[in-house]
Amino acid sequence: MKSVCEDSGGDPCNGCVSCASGWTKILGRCFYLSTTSLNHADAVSDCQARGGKLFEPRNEDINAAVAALAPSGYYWLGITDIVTEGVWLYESDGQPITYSNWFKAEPNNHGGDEGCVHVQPASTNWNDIECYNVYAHVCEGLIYDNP
Ligand SMILES: [Ca+2]
Ligand SMILES: [Ca+2]
Repeated sequence: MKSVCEDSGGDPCNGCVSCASGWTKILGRCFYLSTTSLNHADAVSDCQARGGKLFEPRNEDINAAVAALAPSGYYWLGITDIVTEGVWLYESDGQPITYSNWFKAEPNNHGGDEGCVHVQPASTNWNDIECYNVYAHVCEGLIYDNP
């Protein structure tokens, strides 16, 4: 069974992405909400093993839509400032983030070691937090509709 959405053919791909069982199609891409809680590094590995990557919200629409998929708990995002404190990068390509939705007074690097980002329950807001904490995570597929 495929673990990520797949292009059923055609180029360009118009509305042809279908999502595997357990994945939900949101705004043309497939997303998977984990049923287990893992630390950040293990969440990255889990998404890779599923053929995707940890969710990297790149605009308000997708940030909000995926938050609705996970209404009741924290989940990891694929964004860190581990390389340089205060410089938040997408994990998949190492580029600076171009969109953020920090909770008020965040990111605060509380305690000096908050290098990862999670979304707060019943919220679309982000908080920086120590990477060793364990939360659910959202993986995103690597293929888009209408690329
Ligand atoms: Ca930090
Ligand atoms: Ca924080």
